[in-house]
Amino acid sequence: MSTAQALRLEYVAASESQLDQGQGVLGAAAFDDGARTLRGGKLDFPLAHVHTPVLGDAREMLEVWRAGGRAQPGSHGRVSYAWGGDFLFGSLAVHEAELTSIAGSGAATLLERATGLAYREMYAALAAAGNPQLVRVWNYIPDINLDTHGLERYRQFNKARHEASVACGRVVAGSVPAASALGGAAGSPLTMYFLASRRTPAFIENPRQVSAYRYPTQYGPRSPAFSRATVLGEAGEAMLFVSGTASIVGHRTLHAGHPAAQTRETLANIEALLNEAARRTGTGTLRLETLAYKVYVRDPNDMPAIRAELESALGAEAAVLYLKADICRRDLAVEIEAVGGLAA
Ligand code: 3EB
Repeated sequence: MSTAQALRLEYVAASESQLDQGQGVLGAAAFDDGARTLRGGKLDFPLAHVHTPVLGDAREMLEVWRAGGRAQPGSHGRVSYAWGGDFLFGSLAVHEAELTSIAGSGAATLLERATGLAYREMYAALAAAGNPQLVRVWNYIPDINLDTHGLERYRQFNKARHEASVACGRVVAGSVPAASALGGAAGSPLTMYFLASRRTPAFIENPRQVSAYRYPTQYGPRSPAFSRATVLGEAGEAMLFVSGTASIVGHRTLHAGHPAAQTRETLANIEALLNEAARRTGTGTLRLETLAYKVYVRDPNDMPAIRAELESALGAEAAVLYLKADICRRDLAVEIEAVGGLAA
């Protein structure tokens, strides 16, 4: 049985997709600048709508996850989800404008309340769906670098993620999912999607980096609760989920102001993770050029330099989706996430 290999990932232009056929689609994310071409009405799977412009030929791109056989859709609270084989895909969004602010110092900000609500809803949906293990979470946070109430919004998000997780009896270090946390357009909702599995993943850290959940408090009052990577399945059929990875060594940003050097350092971090995952799980080391990538670029003017580095490391044929998004440290120009070992 090769259940872990039953998951497939495709990046496809919305205009060329045939999602209405629904063939084994577990869930999808649509990336665009707000001008939506996809019609959600007939879809029978969860769709996350992420407000990050696509850098490339297509205006709207889809990240489509497929599992073997027909997926079983469901919902719980704000979460839409689907089960397919051993996998659950879920998505949800929370508009801060729906929430009313509570006056007074020490009260939670709107983003903190939205984050707390989103995480409680995700955990409640997982519990209601039979408690699969959280493997991978994507977080898109509007105005991620904006300071309000004396704290950058990314740091507010970390604080609320931590507090909601503890309140729901979840750990915030060690056995935590792989994740990405990027900016979304101002005024867009806090948007999340996630993958969970009946199997427990291995949680991988990067020997070149301090674990994010052990970052010192100079990066905010609560550390980000994510693993550098997770691995599902055993030798020969393992699947690797690489978290959003940046030009950070130890806990410090390297190469501020140099997008090409940041890209090279980020690829060195991903390569170190591939080696560490192989060492930890006893699988063969995945080759960098066989993974599927999402590359988040803060300033589109840096695209040529960043793309040149990626093409020289991965070749021109690698699956790479470029998106314009703010990144959770102001000195980071680029962040890269990846998935490896997917079914062909
Ligand atoms: C970093 O290494 C870059 O807060 O969930 C990457 C992946 C980053 C996930 C998160 C943040 C997160 O710290 C930022």
